[in-house]
Amino acid sequence: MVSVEVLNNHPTGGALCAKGRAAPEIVASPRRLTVPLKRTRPRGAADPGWVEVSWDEALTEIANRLGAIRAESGAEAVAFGVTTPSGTPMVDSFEWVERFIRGFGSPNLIYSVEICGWHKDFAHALTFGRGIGFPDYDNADAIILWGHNPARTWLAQATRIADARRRGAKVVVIDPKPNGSGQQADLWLRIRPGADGALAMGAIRHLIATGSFDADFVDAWTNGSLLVDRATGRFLRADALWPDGAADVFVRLDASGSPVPCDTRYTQQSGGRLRGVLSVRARDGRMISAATAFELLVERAAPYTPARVAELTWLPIADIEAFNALLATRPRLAYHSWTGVGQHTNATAIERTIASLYALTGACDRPGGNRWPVPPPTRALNDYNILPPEQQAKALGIAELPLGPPAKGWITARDFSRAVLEGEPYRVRALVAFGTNFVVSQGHSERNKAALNALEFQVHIDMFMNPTAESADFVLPASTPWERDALKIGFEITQAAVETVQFRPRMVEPVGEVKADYEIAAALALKLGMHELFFGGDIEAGWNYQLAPLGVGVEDLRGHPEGRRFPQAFRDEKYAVTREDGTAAGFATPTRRVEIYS
Ligand SMILES: Nc1nc2c(c(=O)[nH]1)N[C@H]1C(S)=C(S)[C@@H](COP(=O)(O)OP(=O)(O)OC[C@H]3O[C@@H](n4cnc5c(=O)[nH]c(N)nc54)[C@H](O)[C@@H]3O)O[C@H]1N2
Ligand SMILES: Nc1nc2c(c(=O)[nH]1)N[C@H]1C(S)=C(S)[C@@H](COP(=O)(O)OP(=O)(O)OC[C@H]3O[C@@H](n4cnc5c(=O)[nH]c(N)nc54)[C@H](O)[C@@H]3O)O[C@H]1N2
Ligand SMILES: [Mo]
Repeated sequence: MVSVEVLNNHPTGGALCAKGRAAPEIVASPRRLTVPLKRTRPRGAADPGWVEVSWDEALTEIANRLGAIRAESGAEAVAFGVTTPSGTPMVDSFEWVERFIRGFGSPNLIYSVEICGWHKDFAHALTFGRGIGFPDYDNADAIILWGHNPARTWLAQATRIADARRRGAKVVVIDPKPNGSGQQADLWLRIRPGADGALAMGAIRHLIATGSFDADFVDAWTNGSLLVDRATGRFLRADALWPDGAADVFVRLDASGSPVPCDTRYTQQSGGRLRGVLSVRARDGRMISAATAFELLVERAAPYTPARVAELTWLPIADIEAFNALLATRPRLAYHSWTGVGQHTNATAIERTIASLYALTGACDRPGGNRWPVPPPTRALNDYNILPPEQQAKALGIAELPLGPPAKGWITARDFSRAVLEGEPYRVRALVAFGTNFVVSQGHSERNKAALNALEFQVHIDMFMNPTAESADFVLPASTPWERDALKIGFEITQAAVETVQFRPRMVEPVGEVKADYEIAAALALKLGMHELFFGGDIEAGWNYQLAPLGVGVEDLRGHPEGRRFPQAFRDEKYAVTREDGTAAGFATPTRRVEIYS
């Protein structure tokens, strides 16, 4: 292997990131782990006394230890870790690793989602029912990079943004630092770190004050028109007002300002009022002080004048006004937000604000906006419901974060360390990590290191030794992507990318005794009795299970190493589709609308 080159007609293969360019060095690095290692001296000893062991010895002992801890303390006493599939080749094995963890029975996977993409991939669904979608840079009039620097982290996207700018799209970069995307921006907003919510609130205020939001979209497809009971904060239901009113029907205002039932299962003919504050008499005689959700947004946004936003964000008023004015032109608006927003303690709230602003523009799921893909039908290997509900309920941190990552089996290093060191809410005794270096990549390194040292048993799987692996009892050598076959179902950045399925064959002989992470997960699974769940250890059978709904198998794809496309019936404004029973597709939220109020 001497170099890696781009594949120009591949949806994301036209640009190579640093890790791709360095592939030959990574594969041939003399520092690679090449054989399973076992510790022979106690943790904390200056020399761990690593000895080389066979795969069978390592896997047998690991499976026995994990099985014993599970029998004594429950599967939740074993935590797992995984490196990010966004920035590493773990993407080849991620679903297999999660299948193994869920089959084992543990709800505790240390995954960096809470400092990575939680806001855009999951919190965004609190507003829109789905993640952020793919920004349609190719057709956008305006592009906002909100705490995201694709020139450094997503070259395939950076190229498209540069092309868009060349044809006249306006690029706004919201970032405290100039280097990277800020230098190629039409408007660079050098925001105070963490103040993004204030900027978004100011823009919401401006769009409403100037009437330059998409009123038709907001009226028909957000929950802004629905009445909220101010005393309870809950949406008013028709059964509170009318004898024949249903409990799942909401209430809105008609053109004269009178409350009328609003069944959000159906598309509404608009013509009612979006704004309104009133007192209504309930059937039981009680007076209810109510306001539309949109009115509540108006009230909440009112303090965010340009002067106030300038104070909070440290931005010049002229920049804030330029930003507001651009949004007020109702551009086809595509945006992406990543770690600049996602790594703040208030990331979910900032994301809710940005999403509400985006809802006012009406640009979602339209050309030039953020569109939701229609993926080809395939099966996932990592269904969370492989894990029984009683185990799901034990995820560390779920009491404090019931809507957060623990609800999906992803825990923070903080909660892991607390469980190991303090036994709160129960003792975690072991850790098995597929990559990751959370001693360095997550907060409070010293405490996380202390937790690792306090474990009874630790296994780390990696291509290289790292500070998180140093305390392990076993360190197992992982292959690089070039040394293994891999199946990739869908790439992210366009509908065509999502429709691309690629089977990437092994290109070089594996170094030493390295194995793919998916092979290691499967081997451990078999030793722990998960024969059926792991297709008897036949990885290809697993891939064929994933592909079956497409009517192809691995063998078909082998002949097309550049990938094959499986075109889907794609349309925009999918929320507006009327189903056979007359109901509208809507949004996957409790009110079936975009939730500017939750
Ligand atoms: N080559 C390569 N590419 C990668 C990765 C890799 O390891 N190598 N990792 C992948 C992963 S896991 C991820 S999560 C992505 C990350 O992708 P990005 O989020 O694009 O990562 P950064 O380059 O750190 O850009 C974040 C920007 O946010 C800015 N910022 C910091 N604080 C704030 C703030 O308070 N507000 C705003 N508005 N901006 C702020 C920073 O100055 C920085 O320019 O990259 C992915 N791509
Ligand atoms: N200081 C700082 N902290 C950060 C970030 C930051 O930019 N700066 N970014 C945050 C974000 S967005 C993220 S996603 C996290 C990432 O956090 P981590 O997932 O901990 O990522 P890394 O620190 O790069 O460590 C990755 C480890 O996994 C190994 N590895 C890579 N590929 C594979 C593979 O295919 N298999 C196996 N078994 N191992 C592999 C690498 O060799 C390395 O030892 O960090 C977060 N924390
Ligand atoms: Mo990340």
